[in-house]
Amino acid sequence: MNDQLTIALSKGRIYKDTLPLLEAAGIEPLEDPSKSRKLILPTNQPNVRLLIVRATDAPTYVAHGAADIGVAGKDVLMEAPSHNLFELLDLEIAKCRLMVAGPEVEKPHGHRLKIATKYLKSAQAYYAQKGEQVDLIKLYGSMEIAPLIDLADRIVDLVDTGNTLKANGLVPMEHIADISSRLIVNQHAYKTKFDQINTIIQQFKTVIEKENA
Ligand code: PRT
Ligand code: MG
Repeated sequence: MNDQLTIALSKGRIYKDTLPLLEAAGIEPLEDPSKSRKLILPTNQPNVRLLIVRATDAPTYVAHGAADIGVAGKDVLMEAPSHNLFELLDLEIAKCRLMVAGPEVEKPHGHRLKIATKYLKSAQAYYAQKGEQVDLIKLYGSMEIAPLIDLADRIVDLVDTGNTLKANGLVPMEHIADISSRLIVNQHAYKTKFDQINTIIQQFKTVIEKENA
Protein backbone atom coordinates (compact mmCIF):
# COMPACT_ATOMS: atom_id res chain seq x y z
CA MET A 1 0.00 0.00 0.00
CA ASN A 2 1.24 3.50 -0.83
CA ASP A 3 1.15 5.40 2.45
CA GLN A 4 3.20 8.36 1.16
CA LEU A 5 1.32 11.58 1.98
CA THR A 6 2.02 14.81 0.07
CA ILE A 7 0.81 18.14 1.45
CA ALA A 8 0.66 21.30 -0.73
CA LEU A 9 1.27 24.59 1.06
CA SER A 10 2.25 28.09 0.03
CA LYS A 11 5.02 29.81 1.89
CA GLY A 12 4.27 33.06 3.68
CA ARG A 13 1.34 33.40 6.03
CA ILE A 14 -0.31 30.06 5.16
CA TYR A 15 2.87 28.13 5.91
CA LYS A 16 3.46 30.04 9.13
CA ASP A 17 -0.09 29.51 10.38
CA THR A 18 -0.26 25.85 9.30
CA LEU A 19 2.97 24.88 11.12
CA PRO A 20 1.37 24.65 14.60
CA LEU A 21 -1.42 22.48 13.15
CA LEU A 22 1.09 20.16 11.49
CA GLU A 23 3.08 20.01 14.70
CA ALA A 24 -0.05 18.91 16.59
CA ALA A 25 -0.36 16.12 14.03
CA GLY A 26 3.26 15.12 14.73
CA ILE A 27 4.55 16.50 11.42
CA GLU A 28 7.66 18.69 11.53
CA PRO A 29 9.37 19.94 8.37
CA LEU A 30 13.11 19.28 8.34
CA GLU A 31 13.81 22.57 6.54
CA ASP A 32 12.43 26.11 6.64
CA PRO A 33 11.03 27.16 3.23
CA SER A 34 11.84 30.82 3.90
CA LYS A 35 15.52 29.82 4.10
CA SER A 36 15.68 26.85 1.76
CA ARG A 37 15.24 26.95 -2.00
CA LYS A 38 13.93 23.40 -1.95
CA LEU A 39 10.31 23.08 -3.09
CA ILE A 40 9.80 19.55 -1.79
CA LEU A 41 10.48 19.46 1.92
CA PRO A 42 10.98 16.24 3.85
CA THR A 43 9.48 16.01 7.33
CA ASN A 44 10.30 14.06 10.49
CA GLN A 45 7.83 11.47 9.21
CA PRO A 46 9.55 9.59 6.37
CA ASN A 47 6.23 9.06 4.55
CA VAL A 48 5.07 12.71 4.73
CA ARG A 49 6.43 15.51 2.54
CA LEU A 50 5.48 19.11 1.91
CA LEU A 51 5.21 20.74 -1.53
CA ILE A 52 5.86 24.47 -1.46
CA VAL A 53 3.66 25.97 -4.20
CA ARG A 54 2.14 29.32 -5.16
CA ALA A 55 -0.97 30.06 -3.09
CA THR A 56 -3.14 30.09 -6.22
CA ASP A 57 -1.72 26.74 -7.40
CA ALA A 58 -2.50 24.68 -4.26
CA PRO A 59 -6.00 23.60 -5.49
CA THR A 60 -4.52 22.51 -8.83
CA TYR A 61 -1.93 20.21 -7.21
CA VAL A 62 -4.62 18.68 -4.99
CA ALA A 63 -7.25 18.36 -7.75
CA HIS A 64 -4.79 16.48 -9.96
CA GLY A 65 -3.61 14.25 -7.11
CA ALA A 66 -0.03 15.61 -7.26
CA ALA A 67 -0.68 16.43 -3.61
CA ASP A 68 -3.09 14.44 -1.43
CA ILE A 69 -4.09 17.35 0.74
CA GLY A 70 -3.35 21.07 0.85
CA VAL A 71 -4.19 24.42 2.33
CA ALA A 72 -5.75 27.23 0.30
CA GLY A 73 -7.43 30.55 1.03
CA LYS A 74 -11.19 30.67 0.46
CA ASP A 75 -10.47 33.59 -1.92
CA VAL A 76 -8.41 31.22 -4.08
CA LEU A 77 -10.97 28.40 -3.82
CA MET A 78 -13.80 30.69 -4.95
CA GLU A 79 -11.86 31.37 -8.17
CA ALA A 80 -10.66 27.81 -8.83
CA PRO A 81 -12.60 24.88 -10.30
CA SER A 82 -13.73 22.62 -7.45
CA HIS A 83 -13.89 19.21 -9.16
CA ASN A 84 -11.86 16.32 -7.70
CA LEU A 85 -11.39 17.96 -4.34
CA PHE A 86 -13.19 18.21 -1.04
CA GLU A 87 -13.00 21.29 1.17
CA LEU A 88 -13.08 19.52 4.52
CA LEU A 89 -12.08 21.93 7.24
CA ASP A 90 -12.01 25.65 7.98
CA LEU A 91 -8.56 26.10 9.53
CA GLU A 92 -9.47 29.60 10.78
CA ILE A 93 -6.04 30.91 9.75
CA ALA A 94 -4.82 33.68 7.40
CA LYS A 95 -8.12 35.48 7.97
CA CYS A 96 -9.08 38.62 6.06
CA ARG A 97 -12.03 40.07 4.16
CA LEU A 98 -12.81 40.35 0.45
CA MET A 99 -13.97 43.92 -0.07
CA VAL A 100 -14.80 46.62 -2.56
CA ALA A 101 -12.54 49.63 -2.02
CA GLY A 102 -12.14 52.97 -3.70
CA PRO A 103 -10.94 56.55 -3.31
CA GLU A 104 -12.36 58.38 -0.29
CA VAL A 105 -13.72 61.05 -2.60
CA GLU A 106 -14.88 59.44 -5.83
CA LYS A 107 -14.87 61.30 -9.10
CA PRO A 108 -18.30 61.40 -10.74
CA HIS A 109 -18.37 58.77 -13.47
CA GLY A 110 -20.75 58.82 -16.36
CA HIS A 111 -19.91 55.28 -17.34
CA ARG A 112 -20.50 51.88 -15.77
CA LEU A 113 -18.28 51.34 -12.74
CA LYS A 114 -14.89 49.93 -13.69
CA ILE A 115 -13.63 47.43 -11.14
CA ALA A 116 -10.03 46.19 -11.12
CA THR A 117 -9.49 42.83 -9.43
CA LYS A 118 -7.70 39.52 -9.46
CA TYR A 119 -10.95 37.97 -8.17
CA LEU A 120 -13.02 38.00 -11.36
CA LYS A 121 -15.45 35.21 -10.43
CA SER A 122 -16.15 36.55 -6.95
CA ALA A 123 -16.54 40.12 -8.19
CA GLN A 124 -18.81 39.00 -11.01
CA ALA A 125 -21.01 37.00 -8.62
CA TYR A 126 -21.15 39.88 -6.14
CA TYR A 127 -22.28 42.50 -8.67
CA ALA A 128 -24.66 40.07 -10.38
CA GLN A 129 -26.37 39.41 -7.04
CA LYS A 130 -26.65 43.20 -6.54
CA GLY A 131 -28.12 43.53 -10.03
CA GLU A 132 -25.41 46.04 -10.91
CA GLN A 133 -23.70 46.06 -14.30
CA VAL A 134 -19.97 46.78 -14.02
CA ASP A 135 -16.90 46.40 -16.20
CA LEU A 136 -14.32 44.09 -14.64
CA ILE A 137 -10.62 44.53 -15.37
CA LYS A 138 -8.38 41.58 -14.52
CA LEU A 139 -5.12 42.36 -12.72
CA TYR A 140 -2.68 39.96 -11.07
CA GLY A 141 -1.57 42.18 -8.18
CA SER A 142 -1.04 45.72 -6.88
CA MET A 143 -4.73 46.42 -7.51
CA GLU A 144 -4.51 49.51 -5.29
CA ILE A 145 -2.79 51.42 -8.10
CA ALA A 146 -5.73 51.13 -10.50
CA PRO A 147 -8.00 53.86 -9.02
CA LEU A 148 -5.00 56.17 -8.53
CA ILE A 149 -4.23 56.33 -12.21
CA ASP A 150 -7.82 56.05 -13.51
CA LEU A 151 -7.52 52.52 -14.79
CA ALA A 152 -10.57 51.69 -12.65
CA ASP A 153 -13.01 53.42 -10.29
CA ARG A 154 -12.82 50.80 -7.56
CA ILE A 155 -11.06 47.55 -6.71
CA VAL A 156 -12.10 44.22 -5.24
CA ASP A 157 -9.28 42.94 -3.02
CA LEU A 158 -8.40 41.33 0.28
CA VAL A 159 -8.21 43.59 3.31
CA ASP A 160 -6.66 42.69 6.64
CA THR A 161 -5.47 45.69 8.67
CA GLY A 162 -6.54 48.18 5.98
CA ASN A 163 -3.03 49.69 5.98
CA THR A 164 -2.38 48.96 2.30
CA LEU A 165 -5.60 50.73 1.27
CA LYS A 166 -4.85 53.66 3.54
CA ALA A 167 -1.28 54.04 2.25
CA ASN A 168 -2.76 54.44 -1.23
CA GLY A 169 -5.54 56.86 -0.31
CA LEU A 170 -8.29 54.22 -0.58
CA VAL A 171 -11.06 53.24 1.83
CA PRO A 172 -12.98 49.98 2.30
CA MET A 173 -16.53 50.40 0.94
CA GLU A 174 -18.41 47.11 0.76
CA HIS A 175 -17.85 43.76 2.47
CA ILE A 176 -18.14 40.80 0.08
CA ALA A 177 -16.96 37.81 2.13
CA ASP A 178 -15.02 36.72 5.19
CA ILE A 179 -11.95 34.75 4.13
CA SER A 180 -9.94 32.06 5.92
CA SER A 181 -7.85 29.13 4.75
CA ARG A 182 -9.31 25.68 4.20
CA LEU A 183 -7.98 22.14 4.24
CA ILE A 184 -8.56 20.66 0.80
CA VAL A 185 -8.34 16.96 0.04
CA ASN A 186 -8.07 15.06 -3.24
CA GLN A 187 -11.26 12.99 -3.56
CA HIS A 188 -9.47 9.79 -4.59
CA ALA A 189 -6.82 10.15 -1.85
CA TYR A 190 -9.57 10.65 0.71
CA LYS A 191 -10.79 7.13 -0.11
CA THR A 192 -7.43 5.37 -0.49
CA LYS A 193 -5.67 7.13 2.42
CA PHE A 194 -8.72 7.69 4.60
CA ASP A 195 -7.22 6.71 7.97
CA GLN A 196 -4.08 8.74 7.49
CA ILE A 197 -5.95 11.86 6.31
CA ASN A 198 -8.74 11.55 8.84
CA THR A 199 -6.24 11.30 11.71
CA ILE A 200 -4.64 14.57 10.57
CA ILE A 201 -8.05 16.24 10.29
CA GLN A 202 -8.99 15.19 13.84
CA GLN A 203 -5.66 16.49 15.20
CA PHE A 204 -6.06 19.79 13.33
CA LYS A 205 -9.63 20.09 14.68
CA THR A 206 -8.48 19.75 18.29
CA VAL A 207 -6.07 22.69 17.88
CA ILE A 208 -8.59 24.84 15.97
CA GLU A 209 -11.30 24.27 18.58
CA LYS A 210 -8.88 25.14 21.41
CA GLU A 211 -7.65 28.28 19.60
CA ASN A 212 -11.16 29.53 18.80
CA ALA A 213 -12.89 28.54 22.07
O1 PRT B 1 2.72 35.76 -2.68
P1 PRT B 1 1.96 35.34 -3.92
O2 PRT B 1 1.58 36.50 -4.78
O3 PRT B 1 2.58 34.19 -4.60
O4 PRT B 1 0.59 34.73 -3.45
P2 PRT B 1 -0.37 35.36 -2.36
O5 PRT B 1 -0.20 36.84 -2.26
O6 PRT B 1 -1.75 34.85 -2.62
O7 PRT B 1 0.18 34.64 -1.07
P3 PRT B 1 0.02 35.14 0.38
O8 PRT B 1 0.83 34.22 1.23
O9 PRT B 1 0.30 36.61 0.43
O10 PRT B 1 -1.54 34.91 0.62
C1 PRT B 1 -2.06 33.63 0.79
C2 PRT B 1 -3.46 33.73 1.35
O11 PRT B 1 -3.45 34.48 2.56
C3 PRT B 1 -4.46 34.47 0.48
O12 PRT B 1 -4.95 33.62 -0.53
C4 PRT B 1 -5.53 34.85 1.51
O13 PRT B 1 -6.46 33.79 1.68
C5 PRT B 1 -4.73 35.00 2.82
N1 PRT B 1 -4.58 36.40 3.27
C6 PRT B 1 -4.92 36.84 4.50
C7 PRT B 1 -4.12 37.45 2.58
C8 PRT B 1 -4.20 38.57 3.42
N2 PRT B 1 -4.68 38.16 4.61
C9 PRT B 1 -3.78 39.86 2.92
N3 PRT B 1 -3.86 40.86 3.66
N4 PRT B 1 -3.63 37.56 1.32
C10 PRT B 1 -3.21 38.76 0.87
N5 PRT B 1 -3.27 39.91 1.61
C11 PRT B 1 -2.79 41.17 0.94
C12 PRT B 1 -3.93 41.89 0.19
O14 PRT B 1 -4.08 41.36 -1.11
C13 PRT B 1 -3.43 43.33 0.17
O15 PRT B 1 -2.48 43.55 -0.84
O16 PRT B 1 -2.31 42.11 1.87
C14 PRT B 1 -2.72 43.42 1.51
C15 PRT B 1 -3.72 43.99 2.49
O17 PRT B 1 -3.29 43.80 3.81
P4 PRT B 1 -3.59 44.95 4.88
O18 PRT B 1 -3.20 44.34 6.20
O19 PRT B 1 -2.73 46.12 4.53
O20 PRT B 1 -5.07 45.28 4.83
MG1 MG C 1 1.24 38.03 -1.37
